[in-house]
Amino acid sequence: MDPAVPLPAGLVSRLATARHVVALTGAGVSAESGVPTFRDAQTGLWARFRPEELATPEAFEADPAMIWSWYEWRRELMAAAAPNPGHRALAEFETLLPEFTLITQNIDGLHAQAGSRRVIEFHGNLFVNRCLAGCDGPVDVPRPCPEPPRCPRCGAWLRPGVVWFGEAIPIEALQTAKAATDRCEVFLTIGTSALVQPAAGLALRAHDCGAMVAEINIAPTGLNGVAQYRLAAPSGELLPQLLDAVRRRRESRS
Ligand code: BV8
Repeated sequence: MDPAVPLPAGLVSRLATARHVVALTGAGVSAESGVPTFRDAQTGLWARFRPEELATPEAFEADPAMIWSWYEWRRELMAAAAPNPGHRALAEFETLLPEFTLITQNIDGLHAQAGSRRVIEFHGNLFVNRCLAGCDGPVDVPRPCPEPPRCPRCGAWLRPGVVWFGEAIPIEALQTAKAATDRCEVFLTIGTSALVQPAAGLALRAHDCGAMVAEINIAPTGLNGVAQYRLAAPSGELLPQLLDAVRRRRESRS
């Protein structure tokens, strides 16, 4: 199949010789799995809300049942989705390259389902629930669960194990992501609008540490000044082609 877009020789050869590569993914990587992106217009009864209004501790505190229902709707959408060729290509990069760190903003668990083992879930995971009052450890919740459940230990509400706006990124995820970003030779930013901080700042951090930054996105983002290469194609088409080109280049060197 012809490449979705021409693959820059400079990017392919750099990836073929790199010891450590980082990939940051956003909702665009799951779009071809049928999961609406974070800023796609919401549908149905959620159409009149912006996600940023709902994904906050204040919104949950004000109306736990409504916010739980929003996440329950998204959980069912994500549970029905399967990894696409883009997820699978990223899992294969992990075995092909000496060191490959995947940082995802997505909460759908599709990278792990595709076989990625080293995944930093920067914004948490929608299939993990925990006690709002801070009891230790995740709490299993049967699916579907239309009503907001209570913590079996203390009776407080359970909440989705995701990072809401205004909440800190879990310290281990943040530190591991920053350390990988500081030492990588190539930083791929894939399927993200690069609007949410501190995730969006990682590409600039990599650039300032001397890494080659390449962006894969169907639309332009604010990263244009940082990315040396911009590949305007769907990640589900482009990533398998990039993987194949890098694999062939590595084999021709050995
Ligand atoms: C925090 C989980 C502080 C919940 C999410 C500066 C510094 C620090 C913070 C801030 C700052 N400025 C503003 C802030 C506050 C805020 C923020 O960034 N606000 C934004 C709106 C301006 N940040 C925070 O609150 C963060 N916390 O800073 O805490 C702190 C510190 C110490 C102590 C206390 C507090 C927490 C942010 C995390 C929020 N949680 N998700 C949930 O999902 O409900 S963020 C949410 O946005 C999702 O995780 C999503 O992944 C993420 C980013 O969106 P994208 O993934 O990029 O998705 P989007 O739809 O936007 O774009 C999709 C892209 O894909 C598009 O570009 C499209 O063109 C492309 N695409 C589509 N199809 C394809 C494709 N590309 C390729 N192929 C395709 N097929």
